[in-house]
Amino acid sequence: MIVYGTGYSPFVRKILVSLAEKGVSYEHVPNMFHAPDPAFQAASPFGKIPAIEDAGFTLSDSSAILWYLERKHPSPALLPTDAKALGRAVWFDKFGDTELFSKLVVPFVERVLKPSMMGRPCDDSAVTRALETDLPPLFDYLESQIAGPFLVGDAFSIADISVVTGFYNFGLAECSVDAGRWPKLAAYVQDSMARPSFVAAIEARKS
Ligand SMILES: N[C@@H](CCC(=O)N[C@@H](CS)C(=O)NCC(=O)O)C(=O)O
Repeated sequence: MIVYGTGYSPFVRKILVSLAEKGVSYEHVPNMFHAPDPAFQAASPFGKIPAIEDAGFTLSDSSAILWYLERKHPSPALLPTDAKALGRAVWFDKFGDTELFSKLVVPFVERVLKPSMMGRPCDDSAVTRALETDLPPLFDYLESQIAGPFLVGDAFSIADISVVTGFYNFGLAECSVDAGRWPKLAAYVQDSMARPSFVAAIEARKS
């Protein structure tokens, strides 16, 4: 299997973590989005990352790929079978990809991407708004949902992958969860990122 997309992307990281959890080997092509590589473009109709090619089968979108991997490599399961748990896992996948990602990525875009890759200055007011206004209600919500090592049920799942992935980029922007204000969230993020699968995915971003 070929995985397209730089490991800096939180969405690509979802796939790399899942593959590591499942022990599936893959070839990583760490391209940027909209890369003019015909093989990548064939796998990603709108040029977004991640995308995969698996023995001629192509697919883009991190959630679609996670579901594909789950059916193809069911063990260990990253999707619960219980109806309520499955619903909550899908909810957290969406929440991680949308509400949380859009705010969590702001410091990374402003402090890392813009100055180093886009030749544009950091907008400090955007970072302040994210940290002081937009993220606290999302962190409050997550703090209220954490009752153990995993967000859903008693096993690591797609919910944990999708919620935690963006916190790595948050850290690259020299931001962290205030453990005094959100102790459960801070510990949960730290413990999740210490899993071998996250460590492997973070190593892959250096390739
Ligand atoms: N819903 C998609 C989002 C993927 C996405 O937006 N990736 C970004 C990079 S982190 C991208 O390719 N952006 C380029 C664009 O939006 O055109 C997924 O889950 O894979």
